[in-house]
Order: sequence, then structure tokens, then C-alpha cells
Amino acid sequence: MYQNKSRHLTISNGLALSVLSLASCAGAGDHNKTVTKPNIVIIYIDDLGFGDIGVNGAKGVQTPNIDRMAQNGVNFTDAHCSAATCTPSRFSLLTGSYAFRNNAAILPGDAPLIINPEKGTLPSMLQKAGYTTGVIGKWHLGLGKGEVNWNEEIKPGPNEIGFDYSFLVPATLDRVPTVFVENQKIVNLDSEDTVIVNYHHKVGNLPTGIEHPEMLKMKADLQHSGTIIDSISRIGYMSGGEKVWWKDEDIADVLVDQVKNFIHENSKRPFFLYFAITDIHVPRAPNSRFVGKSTMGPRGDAIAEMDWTTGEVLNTLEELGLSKNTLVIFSSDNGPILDDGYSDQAVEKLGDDKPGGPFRGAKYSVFEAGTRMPTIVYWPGKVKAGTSAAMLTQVDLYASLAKLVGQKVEAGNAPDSEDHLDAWLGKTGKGREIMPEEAFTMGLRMSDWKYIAPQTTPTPDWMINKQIESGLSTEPQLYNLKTDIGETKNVIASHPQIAERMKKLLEEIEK
Ligand code: NG6
Ligand code: CA
Repeated sequence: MYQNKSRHLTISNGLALSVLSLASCAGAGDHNKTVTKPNIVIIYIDDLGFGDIGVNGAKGVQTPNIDRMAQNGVNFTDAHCSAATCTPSRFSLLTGSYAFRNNAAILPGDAPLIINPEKGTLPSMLQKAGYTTGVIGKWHLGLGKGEVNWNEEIKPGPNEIGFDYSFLVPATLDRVPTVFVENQKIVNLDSEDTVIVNYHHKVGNLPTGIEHPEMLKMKADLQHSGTIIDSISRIGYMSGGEKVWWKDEDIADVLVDQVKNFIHENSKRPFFLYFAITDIHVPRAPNSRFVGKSTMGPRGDAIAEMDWTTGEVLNTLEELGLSKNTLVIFSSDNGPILDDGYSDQAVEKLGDDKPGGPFRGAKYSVFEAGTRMPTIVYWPGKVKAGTSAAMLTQVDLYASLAKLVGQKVEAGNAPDSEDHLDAWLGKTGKGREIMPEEAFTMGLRMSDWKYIAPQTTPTPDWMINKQIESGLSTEPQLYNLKTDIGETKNVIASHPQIAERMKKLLEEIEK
């Protein structure tokens, strides 16, 4: 189904589809019908911070599409991803299980699949409810069983854990292999052109960033100085497949085309789309249409591209008359980061913007900015516009969406997922009472209290070098977010019983 060119619907086609979907909406609104099955779209951004969107205070970049969604939907101020890095958060979102249960951590680009195909997942639960399911964009949950042969069928992967369709960036933009994988095959790969990937040593003859820094359009740190692809050195080494490597500046367009195709093809049946946008992770190389759109350099321009991408999803739903029958959930996988391995002026050009909003910390941090995500729920006609301070975690989307579509969470599946559908839909401001936050140590929220467990492993050097406020300390910490949203005063000495209670609660959860 992959096409290089955008598929344009003719006006008459578009009209015909709109009429059809209006008819099906009318049926869905009929009170005699039992469960409605709205389409569900999760738009998941990479490394977008709470304060990186206009409605939450961004100034150096405009995000009109996201702002429109927030102004007509519910904008959450205390909704979290499960961890301060990508793989663990995505694992939790798709499995309803805390990532520490699986020791899920940031994966190399050749890691095996870390989701157990024997267990229920968010997409497989929705399949059972009659949904056609698709994942488009960043995966980073591993593929295959180890020692992947990239030239054959690459499995198990998304298709084995509940997705009918998959079109992937296999790991991250800064990791090899820099190819798209559609339904288990590298897209357009010539069978004579063998792709080899290695995370330990150089393979083939392609230049690396270490050998040829003069070839780079962005200076990179040692970790990101492997094989040069598209004038950017990556983590890891690869050879082969040159004709089918992605072009960084075209990725957003390619993904948008896939999303449009998926929505068009499934417009007459309930569908679930997990659209994992690759912006605004490094390397930030947005399309020339977006260069200079912000005052913040490539990081801000990538936010502008991400906003456009999000808008294309909303526009497609509108064109097909599907908006009123589609629940859209917009969020991110971990907090913001400026310098993450490439010199791209993110620090120098930040200006007065606060990527983490009023919260302390960043990506990798156990402080609030690590997991408190920009989060918007948009469902025109069904969800009332407003803001919500409900404490929510993405781990709960599994059980909450199961409730929405009338599906049971079977024993053994989604062990940590709680149903908070009413909070996600903005009907109540009451969400979780207790919620863990995972980074390089564990945090726990109990309403406005925040407990941070002492670290058990040393702070990584790169975290110290980057001056990330990791929240790591050998001493336990307690903050009162009601009076101290920025986690500036450790009040553990004056509230030892609360800290003790939270420590025990955390130990119980971790068991
Ligand atoms: C880190 C990388 C960072 C980024 C991150 C994953 C180094 C020094 N840093 O290990 O650049 O790729 O992994 O980001 O290699 S995430 O959003 O997918 O979690
Ligand atoms: Ca991320």
C-alpha cells in the first residue's frame, strides 16, 4: 500500500464518502443501538514537552492545529506517560503494564520485540471489539527474535501483537536501520541489495561520523557518530539499502500519506490508528517548508512540522465526515530535551520558552516534566471543551478504551491498567489517586504529594554532562505539588509519615 506520491481523492469521491459516513453516523446515534464503536486515533509525539504547544504557553513556535484541538476538546494538565523515555512509555501504552515489570529500557535498533504476542494488547483488544487496527510511525519496541535478517520477513512485530497494518520507522530517527518497514518488509528493498545492521562495529564501506565529520550537516557526539545516512551520522552501523533509505526531511510527508491511505481505506468500519509521529526527536531535520517557521531553530521548526502533521489527521477526518465519530487522543512519550546528541541550536535559540511548562526536569527525569505530557482528548459533539486537572496515566488507556468499546479486560492482561474513561472524556475531574512515574529511579504521586525513591545506580555521566535535572539523589525526596509545583523544596523532614506511606505503596506496586 506504500506509495511515494500522495493520493488525492477527487471531489466527487470525497463527497460520496462523506454521505456514506453521515449515514453510518446517524445509525450510531440511534439510542436503540447498544455500544457505539467510534474510530480511535492516538497521535503520539516523540519528546514533546508540556510547554511545547501554544495553548500550554509556547511562544517561539505556533501550533494552530493542536491549539484548535485543545480549545474544542479537553486539555489535561496532569496526564502522564508511564516513563521518562520512549520504549517504556510505548510498552505501557500498548500493554497496560508498567514497563519496569518487563525491564523495558531504551532499545538499540536491532533489539528483539519486547511485547509478548501471547498476551492481550491495546490493539488486539480492539481487534476483538471489531476494529481494524494500524500503527504508522515510530515503533522502538523491537522487531524479530534477535539477530534480525532485515532482508526477509521481519517478525514477530506489530502484526503479531494486534495490528492489522504497520508502517514503521523501526526504532528512532537517530538509530539505524534508516528504512521504513511495512507489514514486516523493508519498503521497496531490492532482493540483491542486502541490508546489514550492527550495533557493535562498522559493517561495509559507508563512512561514519567519526571518520568523516566534514560530511555532516549536524555535529554529533560520539554515540551518534556511526554510519552517515543523508548527511547525518547515526547510532549504530549499517550497509546496503541505499536506494530505500528514508530522507529525513520527507518523513513527515511519507507518514501523512500512509495515514491518509489508512483512514480512507477504513472509513466505513471502526478503525484504531496509533500514529506515532517521529518529530521532534533528534536528529531534527524538518522539511524545508517548515525551516524558519519558529524562532527556535530546528527544534521549533520540527514542532511546526509536527503541528502540520497533526492537522492533516484532523483534516482527513473532517473531509470524510468522520470527526464526530472519532475519538482523538493526542500526547507524547516523554518530556522535552534540548541537546540530545546533535548540535542543532536547541539550547542557543530557546529564548523564553519553557519546554517543560511550569514543571521541573526534562526527558530522562523523575521530576514532573519527565512524564507530565501535553495531552488533549478531542471528540467533537461528544467531549465538552475545557481543561481537566485529573491525574491520569497512559497505562490506563487499555482498560479505559476497553470500557468505551464494551470489551472485557481478560485476566492476565493489562495488569496495571485502570478504567478512568470518564476522566479521559472530561466527564469527571477525578482520575488516579496513586500513580508511579518511572525514570532512572521511581517516583510516586499520591494526589498532590510526590515521593522520589533514592537512586540505586549511579547517575550516568552523560546526564551529568548534559546538566539534566534528573531528580536522582541517594536520599529520598518528598514534594508538595499543591504549594510547590516546581519541586523545589524537599519537605521529607517535616512529613516523614507521608513519605513512609508512599515508600511502602511504591514497594507494593513494584512487587
Ligand atoms: C539515548 C540517546 C538519545 C536518544 C535516546 C532515545 C545517547 C547518548 N543518547 O540513549 O539520543 O536516542 O536514547 O530517545 O545515545 S527515546 O525518545 O527514544 O527514548
Ligand atoms: Ca521519546
